[in-house]
Amino acid sequence: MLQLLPEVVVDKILCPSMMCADYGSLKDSVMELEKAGTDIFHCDIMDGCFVPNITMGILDIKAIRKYTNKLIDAHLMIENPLNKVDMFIKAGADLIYVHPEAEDHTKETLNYLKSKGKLAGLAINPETTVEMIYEMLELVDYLLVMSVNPGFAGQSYLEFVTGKIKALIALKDKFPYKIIVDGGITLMKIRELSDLGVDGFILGTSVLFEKEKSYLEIMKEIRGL
Ligand code: S6P
Ligand code: MG
Repeated sequence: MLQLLPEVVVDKILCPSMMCADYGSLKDSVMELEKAGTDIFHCDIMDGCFVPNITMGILDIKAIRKYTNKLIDAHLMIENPLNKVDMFIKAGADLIYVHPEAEDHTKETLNYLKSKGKLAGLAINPETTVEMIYEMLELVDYLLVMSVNPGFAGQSYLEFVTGKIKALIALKDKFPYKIIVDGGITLMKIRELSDLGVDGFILGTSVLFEKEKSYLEIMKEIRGL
């Protein structure tokens, strides 16, 4: 069993990707997802520079914060995040992921997040290797391993990332981070990666949204795997 916060213990950390939700009824979606067993609401923030897309922002995090007390993460796919993280903290994010590919001194940003009492997240692109981030790992609470090139939902899982995931799992004895995988996550992938030791998953169009079954049915099925 994994410990998310001192009082919350779950078998898999489930994080619906809110950019895939129905924005016409955001409040209902948040409440339904919370009832279905969401652990962390995953918010993709893009600047159109670090990635070729623009999605959610500060106002979306504020809106989601109004309707849930669960953890909210901000996956910052933006250049030079250090001078912008305060905005996301103020909006209500509990966990902030920054990309080492987007700034020169990521340890400084991770330290800053910790100094603010927030969970420090590191998100890494598919081609970023363990060696490239090794020096940062001691500061990481949550490690978000991208299994698609960041920017868009609806892409397929890149198989070559699994080797790196195994290497990062092997390092968990040394570093106490949780590993979350983001991109193209299907039921089959959840089973395979959970068996390897992955702690949690970003649930997007591949498994949770735009399906005939309800969020509750799908998330129950995932927990039962
Ligand atoms: C992609 C973003 C992701 C997507 C998620 C969508 O840049 O970071 O969080 O929202 O991967 O999931 P799916 O199942 O549509 O790939
Ligand atoms: Mg994401």
